[in-house]
Amino acid sequence: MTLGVAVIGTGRMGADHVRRIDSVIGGARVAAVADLDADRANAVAAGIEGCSVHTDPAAAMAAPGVDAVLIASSGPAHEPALLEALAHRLPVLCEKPLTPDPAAALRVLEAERRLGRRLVQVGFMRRHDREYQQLQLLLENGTLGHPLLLHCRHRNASSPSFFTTEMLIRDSVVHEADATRWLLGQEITSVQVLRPRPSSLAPQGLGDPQLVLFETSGGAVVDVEIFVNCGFGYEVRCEAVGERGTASIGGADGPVTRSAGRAGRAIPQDFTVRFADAYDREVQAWVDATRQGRVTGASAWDGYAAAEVCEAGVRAQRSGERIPVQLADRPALYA
Ligand code: ISE
Repeated sequence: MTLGVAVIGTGRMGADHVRRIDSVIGGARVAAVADLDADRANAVAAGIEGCSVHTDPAAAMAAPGVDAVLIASSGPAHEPALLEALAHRLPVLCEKPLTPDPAAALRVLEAERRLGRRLVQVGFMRRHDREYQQLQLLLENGTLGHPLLLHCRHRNASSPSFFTTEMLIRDSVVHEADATRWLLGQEITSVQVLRPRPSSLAPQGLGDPQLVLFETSGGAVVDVEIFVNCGFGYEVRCEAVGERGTASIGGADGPVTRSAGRAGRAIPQDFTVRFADAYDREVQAWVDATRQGRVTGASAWDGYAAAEVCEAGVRAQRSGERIPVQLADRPALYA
């Protein structure tokens, strides 16, 4: 059967996923879309046969032909959409963050636990990026020896007008929180944030850039430069340092052009370009697993754990202190 997907949220990411399901991947179709902005939803659904358009996420999930849900609305809108999808027992791919705060994430975990089976996958796309997967393997198979350090750089050309200092952690560094747990197979135990003088080119009042430090349960230390107004493009890099060697990913890719006395490579301007392949692989894997009644990828527990790390990160931002991360007991469903 072809999986009928309701896409909730038709902003930049939602529209990109609608395009992906409609014309890039196989095995699924966009059966419904929902967005508070009806014009935007109509524009995204235009030309997609049999796709109904809604302003209410619940109506989209209840529409004919819907078998699964992809949530791509803003973070604060995720919890009600997730609870609605779970109430309908619909499999969900939820864009990161699962929820911006851990209390909401725990409510989602509880709803899933009550159903007694996993239905939620969180869209941490780094887990589907080929280079990240190669790095994870090098760490897992011992090629690099015992991991000691990760050096991460996460740069955006510019931040949207609604971006806040807190969002540097909850919306951006949440990726490195998940990538650290997944790459090292360890929990993050504390967070510290160092704040250099803000860039004068960042919007007024935004504390950008910042240096975020994680300590992990296995004794590794991770530094993350988050800089969401670097100006020149979108850049995500990671270097792992182990006892036996190092490996780095996210360097320049693509053809070198020599022209007008200069040589260089183009830098992607945003995540939809830098991680296009990872998103394709992520959504295809979700569709394939869902059609077989399986759930793979990052779980709601992983989304919750990342939210706890971010909560500590925001407290660390405000206090300048090293804040411990405390996780709830892990329900057996996520063992
Ligand atoms: C955005 O929401 C993303 O998820 C991007 O991957 C990240 O680079 C950006 O900072 C976030 O705002």
